[in-house]
Amino acid sequence: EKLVVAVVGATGAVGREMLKTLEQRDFPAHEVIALASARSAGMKVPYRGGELTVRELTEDSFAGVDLALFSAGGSTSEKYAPHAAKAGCVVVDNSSAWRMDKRCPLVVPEVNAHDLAWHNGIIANPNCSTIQMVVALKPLHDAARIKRVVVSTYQAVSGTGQKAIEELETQVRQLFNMQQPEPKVYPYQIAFNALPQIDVFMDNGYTKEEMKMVHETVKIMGDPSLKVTATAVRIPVFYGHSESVNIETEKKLTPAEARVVLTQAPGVTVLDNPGEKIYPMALDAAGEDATFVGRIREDETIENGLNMWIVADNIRKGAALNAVQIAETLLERDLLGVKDTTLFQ
Ligand code: A2P
Ligand code: 11C
Repeated sequence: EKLVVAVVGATGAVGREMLKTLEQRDFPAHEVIALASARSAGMKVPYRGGELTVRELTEDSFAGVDLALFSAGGSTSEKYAPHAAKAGCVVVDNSSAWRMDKRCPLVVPEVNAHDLAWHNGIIANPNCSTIQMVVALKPLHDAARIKRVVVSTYQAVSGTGQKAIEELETQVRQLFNMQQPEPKVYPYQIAFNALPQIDVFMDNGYTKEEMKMVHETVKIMGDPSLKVTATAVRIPVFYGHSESVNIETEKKLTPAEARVVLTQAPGVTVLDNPGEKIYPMALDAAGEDATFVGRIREDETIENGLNMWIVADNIRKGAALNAVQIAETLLERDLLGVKDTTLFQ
């Protein structure tokens, strides 16, 4: 069978990484189609030593396509993913459009690959900050049952997209030339700053990014009793989200025990040797596949608590790699195909 794969948003920060990841992991695609907005039609994007010519995304883009990886923003996914599913094309969607929809599994393969079995044509890829956190927390939850999570994030500008990467570069250059930067993508200067706002504010005073971490974590872990509270902060780093994570568990887990559990966990690399100044850092995580965990230590203010520092490449494990891993799992488990093509109409 000749597998045809589409990448929607192929000119974007995540879309380009999706193409690179398909190539690096030798994904068995017979043909790959690059789709983006009309603005980019005719543009070339690199793939397997050659180039793909970008085509305009339309409602008819999915005829004969088996699998589509979407990363072109929420409104594009909302509009076009149903057209793909209707054409019998399975969608792995990186936007927030379908994540909390009851018809769509929200999947991190290391955590809940089993949820792929009930997919209906649209599978959601979680938010980058959520993905790296659950990769590290699932094995600890299995070992000691996590009751509550308190997380603060330190997020890279690449999470916002290509324009934000350029904005940080431009602002740094302007400041070295004694020019006052003019914020465009972010509400304030991002260079040499830290912004305690990611995405818009909700009625409860939290940002949308913070509430995504709350709701998505519960859905992926499949445990409605899990309590999560989050503060999400944008920092002037290009690639790699970092997270300070505090957990309270039902069973006691010592830092040494947690290190053993995490060392054996899929997708996790423990980097934790304070004596040698070994801990995860965004610069080292950039370009890597693993979720790195370090600074594992006891929370001495409660009976059963741990603190840790979790870092991953937000564009790779946080987006493109996780989406490709979902696609690989669909193939392995023979789950490609849409049973009911009318469900999302
Ligand atoms: P384009 O480059 O043609 O605008 P990023 O997150 O890095 O900003 O990338 C967003 C991606 O989503 C780009 O590939 C962009 O294509 C694509 N995109 C945005 N809006 C649309 C749309 N309405 N239809 C198709 N692709 C879109
Ligand atoms: C960020 N986490 O770093 C965001 C980007 O829901 O997929 C991804 C938003 C999302 O800005």
